[in-house]
Amino acid sequence: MEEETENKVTLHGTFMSPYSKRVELALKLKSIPYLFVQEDLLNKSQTLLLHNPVHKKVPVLVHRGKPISESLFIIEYIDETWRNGPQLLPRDPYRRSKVRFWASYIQSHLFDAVMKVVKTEGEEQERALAEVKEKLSIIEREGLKEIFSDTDGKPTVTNETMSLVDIVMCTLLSPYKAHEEVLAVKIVDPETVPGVYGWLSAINETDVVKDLSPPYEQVLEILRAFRHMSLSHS
Ligand SMILES: N[C@@H](CCC(=O)N[C@@H](CS)C(=O)NCC(=O)O)C(=O)O
Repeated sequence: MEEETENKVTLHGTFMSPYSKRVELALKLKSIPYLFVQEDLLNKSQTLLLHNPVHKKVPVLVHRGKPISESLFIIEYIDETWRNGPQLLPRDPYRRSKVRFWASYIQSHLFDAVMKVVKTEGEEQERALAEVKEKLSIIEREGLKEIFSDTDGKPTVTNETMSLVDIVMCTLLSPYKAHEEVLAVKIVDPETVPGVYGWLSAINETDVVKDLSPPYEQVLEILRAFRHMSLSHS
């Protein structure tokens, strides 16, 4: 019982945050029981502010009473603390550096471009869409062979092999069909980026992603509301 309290894991997040979702995926992949605390970002809890005084953002993972923030660092912490279950980062230093490189590329370049497509319209949106397509073709051409070096660049993703970079890609673009429907644009074209298309399809086929994804209609609703709010504030 004492050990249970010591090992207690709490995640402060929000239902809609892709960053919180990354941590939930990592916890589920490792079969780690956790308590989810739903935060209201317009009225953040004292606990969240105390645990993440620098950024004041979700997600924050609290393990044995100690807080960790920033989704990518939390995932690394989880992987290093719970050695059982699937490895989220390869142990080999070179392969590990490649997984980190591409996770960081998706996080800092592709993520912003996709967000811009959702938040804009007209010519600005067209420019943002061209940027997304360029980044996706860089991943197609240069990324897949490094991320999936074991399978000659062919994406294979299962609950047992899902890695940090799969998690980051998943929380950005696994609902790309909903993006395409709401925005009436093609984002992931199987003709031009067949590998990326196959990668996302494989991610969406895993049990862990199916379990954590909200129903399609709800994703549409959330995206529409987010787009409406962003356009009316611009
Ligand atoms: N770099 C952070 C980003 C986290 C983030 O942007 N969280 C958003 C929710 S999706 C947040 O807490 N926003 C509240 C705020 O900015 O006040 C990570 O990877 O964890």
